Amino acid sequence: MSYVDEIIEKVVKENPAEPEFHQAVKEVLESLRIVVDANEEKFRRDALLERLVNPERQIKFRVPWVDDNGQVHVNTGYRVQFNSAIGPYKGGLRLHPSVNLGIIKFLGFEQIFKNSLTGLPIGGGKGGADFDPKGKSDREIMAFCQSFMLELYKYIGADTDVPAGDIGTGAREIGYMFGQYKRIRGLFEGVLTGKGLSFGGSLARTEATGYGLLYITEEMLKCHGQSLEGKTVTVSGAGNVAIYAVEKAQQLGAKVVTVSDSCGWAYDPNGIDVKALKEIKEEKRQRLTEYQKYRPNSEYHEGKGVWNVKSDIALPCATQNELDLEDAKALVANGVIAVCEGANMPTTLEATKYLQENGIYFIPGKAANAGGVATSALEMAQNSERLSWSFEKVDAKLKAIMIDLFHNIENAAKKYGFDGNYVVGANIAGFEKVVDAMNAQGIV
Ligand code: NDP
Ligand code: 2IT
Repeated sequence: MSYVDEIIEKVVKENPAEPEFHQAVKEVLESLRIVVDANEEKFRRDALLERLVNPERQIKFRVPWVDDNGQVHVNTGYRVQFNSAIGPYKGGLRLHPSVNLGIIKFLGFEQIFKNSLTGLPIGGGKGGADFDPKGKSDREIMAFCQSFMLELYKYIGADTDVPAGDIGTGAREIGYMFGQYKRIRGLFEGVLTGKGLSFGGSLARTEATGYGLLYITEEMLKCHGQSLEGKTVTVSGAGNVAIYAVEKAQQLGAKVVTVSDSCGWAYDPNGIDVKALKEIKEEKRQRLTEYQKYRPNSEYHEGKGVWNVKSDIALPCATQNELDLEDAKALVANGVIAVCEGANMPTTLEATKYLQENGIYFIPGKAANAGGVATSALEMAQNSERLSWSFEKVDAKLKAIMIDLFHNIENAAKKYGFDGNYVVGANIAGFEKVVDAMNAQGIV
C-alpha cells in the first residue's frame, strides 16, 4: 500500500468519529501523492506524514460559567496546537454548539497549509468551544469568555500561540478574552488578533477575509481573461466573511444577489444592500428575516437554497460542507464559472470533484480565505513594533499577499502537471515550506 493510503487509513482508524478531520486529511494527502511518492523512502523513514497528521498538542478543558438567572453551565473548550514548524501557532477560536475535537482538528490541520501559503511566519492551530453565543446577554458572553481564558491563558502568548476570531467569535468576544488575559498575566501583548482598534487591533482586519477572497477571485479571473465587472455573484453566510465579501464584490463591479444564515436566505435581485446587512448582523445581531424590512423587493426563504440561484460566481462563506454534490450540479447547470471558498471546507469532496470535472475554476478555502489570517499576522507585526499602520497600507499588503498567493498555487499546480487545479496547487505549495522547515529542525 502506498504511504499516502496507509496514513489515510491510519487517521480514519485512530481518530474515530471525526469525519471532518478525515475529509481534510484525505483532501490534502491525495493532493500530495505525487510529491510523497517521489520522496517515499525518506518520508517513511522520517515518519513525516505521521508527524504531519498528529497535532503537536491538543488541549481540552472545562468551561463553567453562570447565566443571568444564576444557573451554572459547563461547556468544553479546545485548543489544538497542530504544527509550529514555521512560526507560533496561529488560528481562530470557534464558538458554536457543533464544535467538537474533530471539527477543531480539521480546522487546525487546514490552518497549517493556509498559514504557510500566506508567506508569513505562522504555524497552524485552532480552538473554540461548544458554546452557543446566540441569544446570550453581553454579561453572559463576558462570563463565558473570562472563564474560557482562565484556562486557555496557560497555553498561549504572543510568541507561542496567537488565537483570533472564527464563527461566533468577533470583536466583542476577542475584547473580553484580551481583557481577561491581560488581567491574569499582567501583560499587554499581542496574544490575540482581531482586537479592537483602541487596544492594538489592525485596521482592515475586520474586512480582510472577505476582501482577500475577492482579491484572489479577481486575480484568478484576470488570468483567464475575465473580471468581476458585471458578474452575478451568490454568497452564503451573513457573518464577518460574507459581509465583507459582498462589500468588496460590489466595489469591484459585481452584483451580489444572496446572503444566508442558519435559518434561511435572502434574495435581492437588485444587489444586496451592505449597509442594511451590517446593521442587521453587526449592530442588532438579528436574523436575516429582518432584511425584507429594509428591501421590500427582496425575498426571504427558509432553509437552504442559495446554490439554486443562477450566478456566474459562487462564494460559500458560512460553514463546512454547506455545498454538496446536488448543489454543485445546480451551479453547473446554471452556468457558474467559478467557486471560491470564503469558509473553511464548505464544499464536500464529491462536489469539488464534480466542479473541477466540469471545468469550473475552484479555489479552495486554504488559499481563498487566507487573507484573514494573513492580516492577523500583519497585526502581530504591528504589535511587535508597537505601531499601527494605515488602512491603505494594510489593505495594499493584503492585496499583494493574495495576488502572490494565487500565482504561487497556480505555479505549483503547473509544475506538477495539474495545470488549473488550485486544490493540488494550494496543498503542494503550502506543504513544501512546512516540510522544509520540519526537515531542517530534526525529529521534533
Ligand atoms: P460568523 O460567525 O461571523 O458568521 C457565520 C455565518 O455562517 C453566519 O451567517 C451563520 O449563520 C452561518 N453559519 C454558521 N454555521 C452554520 C451552519 N451550521 N449552517 C448554516 N449557516 C451557518 O463567522 P465567520 O464569517 O467569521 O466565518 C465563516 C466561515 O469562514 C467559517 O467557515 C470560518 O471558519 C471561515 N473563516 C473565517 C475567517 C475570519 O477571519 N473570520 C478567516 C477564514 C475563514 P447564523 O448566524 O444563523 O449561525
Ligand atoms: O480560519 C481562519 O483562518 C480564521 N478563522 C482566522 C485565523 C486568524 O488567526 O486570523
